[in-house]
Amino acid sequence: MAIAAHCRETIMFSIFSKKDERKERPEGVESGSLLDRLKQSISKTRAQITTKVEDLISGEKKIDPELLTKLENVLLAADLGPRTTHQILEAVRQKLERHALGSATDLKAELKNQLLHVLRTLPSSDGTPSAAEEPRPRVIFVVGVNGTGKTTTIGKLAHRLRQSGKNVVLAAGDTFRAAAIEQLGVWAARTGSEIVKTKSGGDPAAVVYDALSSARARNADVVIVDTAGRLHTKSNLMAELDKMKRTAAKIIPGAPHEVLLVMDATTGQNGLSQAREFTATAGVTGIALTKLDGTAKGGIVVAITRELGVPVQYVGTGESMEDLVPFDAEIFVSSLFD
Ligand SMILES: Nc1nc2c(ncn2[C@@H]2O[C@H](COP(=O)(O)OP(=O)(O)O)[C@@H](O)[C@H]2O)c(=O)[nH]1
Ligand SMILES: [Mg+2]
Repeated sequence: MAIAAHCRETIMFSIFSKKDERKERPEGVESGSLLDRLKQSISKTRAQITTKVEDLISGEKKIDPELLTKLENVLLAADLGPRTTHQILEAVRQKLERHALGSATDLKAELKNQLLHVLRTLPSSDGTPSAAEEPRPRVIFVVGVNGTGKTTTIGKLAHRLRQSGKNVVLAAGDTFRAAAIEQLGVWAARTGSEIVKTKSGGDPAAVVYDALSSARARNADVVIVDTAGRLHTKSNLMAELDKMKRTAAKIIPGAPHEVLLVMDATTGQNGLSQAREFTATAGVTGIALTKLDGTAKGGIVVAITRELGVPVQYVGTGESMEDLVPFDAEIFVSSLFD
């Protein structure tokens, strides 16, 4: 079999031995700093929405319909998307007619309600299933366009899992560029994860085969599979992803258990149309939204939830290992306005 031949070429090394060297974070410290990191990362978006809404109504105690056009521009600029913006404006308009909105505080409260309403339509989850239902190993495919932050997000995710004592195998399924394999290798070493890889140009499905076989043999907890940055228009790349998924299912029934789509928040509505293609063809189960720290368009979180019907599970808040935060709708919205 072709796959078996590839198996022999595949280089594997384990650094499970580093397991005990990692630093344990004292309990309670993480969640506080997680909140701070989420708040910090959406500070530009907060400036875009809240500060501008306050500016709009500063001095005026009354909100009039002319203000709605300005409000519309503010919301669109934050990348909430046309549908959500329209819905919010409609709700505000109706409340104005009923004289139910008197002040800036009322308006902010209404915005908050509307955003939460959209975000709550999907379960917000960090993707961690309860112990009882957890498949072993749990297989996570990470997909998305080049440069969105797939490999970095895998590193951060591996770090989180290692922090909670999980054994992690990383599969270097982006065999297109040698640099991508090396980059994943650096993250494996940094996090104390095993890496399974092949030479550049090798068959990504063979890497999946080896990684899952190795993970099963070692009774590892999680396998995270990196994939080549594919454009949704490249059907051969989509076919390759399909083959990787089929290979995974042959070794671990039900795998991949998750397909995490990585999206770059700075690409805004443009990224959204790419993501739509992915969700249609790749069976995406969750979104990791990266580079939230670099944009005032954090409203894209709401647009993603609404347009794709897939939950945002994580947000990337910077380039370091710690900069991945499980998304929480309540915290997100209250950080935007409070
Ligand atoms: N500021 C910031 N940069 C990020 C984040 N996630 C990834 N990056 C950077 O984005 C660039 C591309 O990341 P990479 O993981 O190589 O993308 P890939 O091609 O999808 O695998 C790198 O320079 C990363 O450091 C994030 O959440 N915030
Ligand atoms: Mg990469």
